[in-house]
Amino acid sequence: MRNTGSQEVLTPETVGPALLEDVRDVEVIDVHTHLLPPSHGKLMLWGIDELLTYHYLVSEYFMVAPAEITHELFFAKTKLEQSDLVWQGLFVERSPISEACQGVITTLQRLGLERQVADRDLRGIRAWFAQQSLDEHVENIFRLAKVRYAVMTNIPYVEEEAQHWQPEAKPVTSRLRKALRIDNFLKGDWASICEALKKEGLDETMDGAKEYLRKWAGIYKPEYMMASTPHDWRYPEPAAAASMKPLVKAYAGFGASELLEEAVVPVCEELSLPIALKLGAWRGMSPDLDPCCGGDGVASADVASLQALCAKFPKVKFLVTVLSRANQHELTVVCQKTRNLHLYGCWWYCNNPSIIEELTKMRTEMLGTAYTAQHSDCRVLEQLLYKWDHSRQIIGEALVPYYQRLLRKGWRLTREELRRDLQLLLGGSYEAFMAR
Ligand code: FIX
Ligand code: ZN
Repeated sequence: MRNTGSQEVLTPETVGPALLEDVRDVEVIDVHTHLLPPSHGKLMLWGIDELLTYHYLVSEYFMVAPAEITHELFFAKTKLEQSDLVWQGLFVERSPISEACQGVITTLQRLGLERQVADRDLRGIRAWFAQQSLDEHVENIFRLAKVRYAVMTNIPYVEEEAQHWQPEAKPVTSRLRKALRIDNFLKGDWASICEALKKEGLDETMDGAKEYLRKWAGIYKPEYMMASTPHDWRYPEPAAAASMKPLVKAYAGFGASELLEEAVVPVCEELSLPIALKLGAWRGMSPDLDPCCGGDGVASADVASLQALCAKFPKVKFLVTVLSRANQHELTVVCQKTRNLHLYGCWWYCNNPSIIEELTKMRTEMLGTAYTAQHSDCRVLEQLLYKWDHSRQIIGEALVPYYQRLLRKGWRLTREELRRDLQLLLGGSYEAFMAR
């Protein structure tokens, strides 16, 4: 960040332009992504064909695809063929005005490919990406996006991923930090946990499950453990009798609440690890789109369950984001009342300019700077460019009136203080919460 003019005292007239400039400049922390390092080979997604086959775009493509392009046919095609179809359907035959489409255009513009875009020259765009040297390209994207570091999602029970961590961990750029993903625990999926335990030679018991979490926390040294919960997640789980759990349990071992209370929480307490939760994804709502990760819908989550969990385990820190717009107000109130809970980002179906604007305003009004205004959820490296560019702009515009109002009341604000606030909202409050 530039250092000039930091003592400049802002006025209601100058604060707007200053804020919009500084929000573009501030170095952010991206607290949740699906990015992986170049050393993980094909798991690291980058380039135009990955950008065009991002699940947000494939889902959109099927709304306009010719009837003869069935899901089966599409997913049987090569990445290049899929990307050709999406380009033709969403960028050539109509204007790319949706948020995900605009994201591709912003990204290409930021990479200096305006001419190829104007000519709809997909071949030329591919040729540009083919010339990049990967390690340099990664660094270049982080620098251009002004992202200090991003947190990955590391799933230990996915063999393709695990092979990059053991017996020896591959090198990981300091731009990426780790997160231990444990959806099967929050889902109460004891069968899949047992499979993972078996592979590691651990006992298929609660102690074995704890050992598994300790082992992978030792390998990753993660920022936090994390999970997206099932859309109907409840804590505590409904009474066993009501849900016929005893019958199921005879086969299924432990339930979600038991796994949380007896394995996840104790290990997190022992290792001082926070738990990050993502609430409200309705997995497999449209299974036809599952091959590209686009099959999930949204459901209103039970925010009271989150509140109950935080209250029951005050020594554990929780991070949270919710997918449903309908949950946002209730969640903001819970965050204001709960010291061990930190709110982050506008997730997926909420990561649209109109919703980011609305959420930033509501959160600022109720939480001040004590939240993290955005995370990217990027799966493809270059998405860092558009997701952060777009969010910086919207968040900046949403904040201007609050500062103008403050200054009109005679509050004295320097440029340096303004930059401090922006830093808090885009990573500083997260780090402060984690360090507390
Ligand atoms: O659960 C998650 O981490 C979600 O973000 C993903 O499952 C989802 O596919 C996604 O990429 C949303 O942006
Ligand atoms: Zn995600």
